Amino acid sequence: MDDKKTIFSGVQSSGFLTLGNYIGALKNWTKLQNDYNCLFCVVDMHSITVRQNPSELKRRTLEILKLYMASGIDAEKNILFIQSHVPAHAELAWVLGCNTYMGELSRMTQFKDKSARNDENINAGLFTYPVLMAADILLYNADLVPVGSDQKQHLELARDIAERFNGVYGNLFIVPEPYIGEVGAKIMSLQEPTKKMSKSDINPNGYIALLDDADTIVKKIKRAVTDSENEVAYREGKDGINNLLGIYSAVTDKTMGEAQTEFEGKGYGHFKAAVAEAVVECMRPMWQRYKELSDNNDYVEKIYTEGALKAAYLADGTLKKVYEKIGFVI
Ligand code: ATP
Ligand code: LTN
Repeated sequence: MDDKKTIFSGVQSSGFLTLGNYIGALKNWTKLQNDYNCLFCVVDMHSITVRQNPSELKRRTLEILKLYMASGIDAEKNILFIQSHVPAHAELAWVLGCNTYMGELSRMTQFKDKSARNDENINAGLFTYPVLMAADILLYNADLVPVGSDQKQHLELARDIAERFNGVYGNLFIVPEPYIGEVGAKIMSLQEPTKKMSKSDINPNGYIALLDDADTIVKKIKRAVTDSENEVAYREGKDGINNLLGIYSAVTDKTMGEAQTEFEGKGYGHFKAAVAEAVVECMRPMWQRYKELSDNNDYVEKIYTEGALKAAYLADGTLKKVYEKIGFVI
């Protein structure tokens, strides 16, 4: 093994990947991949905390894996895999669940939000979801976890669980640090810019899916909610414009300051057209690579099969140490 540190991150296969997922997560992964040993996972087991259509779940899981590769993540250098292919995730989650308090889980804002939106299916998995997330991370002794800012609270819980376990049974887990990018840590809905852009939004105009075509992207950005002024400036109360400026700056790699200066004195129509064009230009190479991968299913299968073998090797090593520590006969 080299002396590089380890990164683990994942996205749920619960919907189309959005521009929020790209800017908040995938884009940072591509930047970090050369300096770390990385594992990138499609967390399909997390997705079923909300009821999924089985054939769609399957299709989306593969779609997301291909989007990882299409967005520039090197499938040969990093470990890319599907969570349900590595049983150790569920096994460690059980052990960690016995070291997590109900009170801690009740404080998770994502649980509160999702159960409020989904009151006919407040299942136990939705409640214990952060424990599974902690297992994902701790199994690989990840030092760093690149996520959007909505995941900060879950990361803090993973750290608390790791510290608690280390305290009771002796040092075993690395306590992971979050990595939250400065720009685009929380991309907002285009229709309700005080809410996070979410792939499970029922209104498709709220999000840009990474596989939306150019015309759809232009239309969605044109329809984005702004305000009654006509000044492109980053300011409190201008949630819609702030969000579009954040998107522009993330996809062009310009600072917010540069982005603002560029649109000084320009109207919203001009600004929105420029944002849409920048998003489309950023997506274009991804669409091309995605198409190539979709024509090559054998290669995609090889990547996730080998990825699961490599991940399982690492995960089983950690799980064995955990079982030893807690006194299971092994
Ligand atoms: P859902 O809305 O269904 O809960 P999601 O879109 O939040 O799903 P996840 O799979 O939960 O998607 O998130 C994958 C990664 O993308 C996480 O690191 C998350 O923080 C990040 N992310 C998701 N939405 C955004 C957003 N709007 N802005 C920035 N990062 C985001
Ligand atoms: N909870 C995350 C998805 C996720 C994840 C992880 C992210 C599950 N396991 C491990 C980073 C590391 C979310 O984005 N909702």
